[in-house]
Amino acid sequence: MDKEFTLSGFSLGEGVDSWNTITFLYNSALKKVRTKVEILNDEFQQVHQYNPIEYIKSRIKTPRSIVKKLKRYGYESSINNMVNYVNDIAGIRIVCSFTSDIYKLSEMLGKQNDLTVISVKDYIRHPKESGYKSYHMLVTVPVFLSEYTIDTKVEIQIRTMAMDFWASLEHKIYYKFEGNAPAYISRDLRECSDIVSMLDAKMLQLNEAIKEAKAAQEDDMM
Ligand code: 0O2
Repeated sequence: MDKEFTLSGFSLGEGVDSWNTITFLYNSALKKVRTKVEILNDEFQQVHQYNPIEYIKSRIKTPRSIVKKLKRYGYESSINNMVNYVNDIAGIRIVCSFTSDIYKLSEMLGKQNDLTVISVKDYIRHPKESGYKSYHMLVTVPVFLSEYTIDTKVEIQIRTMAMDFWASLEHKIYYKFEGNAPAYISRDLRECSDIVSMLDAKMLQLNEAIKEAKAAQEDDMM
């Protein structure tokens, strides 16, 4: 008999059909979260005439990458282990202009009634050893099907454009060297991560200065 597991009360076996069902579920969850984020962005534009989000990317983790992660965690490759132990099968990345937008957005997402925040990792206040900076929220979102409602996990990563640039480059290097980059490259990457923080802080300051100068100009014209 097929090994069975449940996904919040929804029972599946191992095999291609289950994989297809899982992909469908995670894709549906991604669509829901993406729409929520887009609505928040539109509302922000409506109220403050300003868009906090530069761009959004979403993806379903490839089977290869899932198997690699399970192996890294010491679990055998099964649909059961995948659903239980790999938290970022559905991932959405929100890229903002300023660090302050990241916290505003995460707060707004945390207040959504049908999103349950499972965990938060603030790699901006507490960067990783590598220099990686990003704000991660693991949430579940209910996917309403004809006969079931299934709470499905989505990992939300929120970061600035500068952080995203750094992470993309570091990711490529990491894979090129399979985790064994020469020490000077890792050191230079950490240095670049500090520069990213300086750039983000400076751009935020500049943005505030622009807003103040504009307001002062408008006051003078009245
Ligand atoms: P990929 O190829 O991008 O998908 P947990 O979720 O708690 O079981 P995990 O997965 O270590 O443990 O969680 P964490 O720390 O939230 O990391 C999840 C994802 O964040 C990673 O997925 C990366 O996308 C990104 N990330 C974390 N650390 C780094 C880093 O040092 N550099 C870069 N560039 N990205 C990082 P994957 O599956 O590891 O990789």
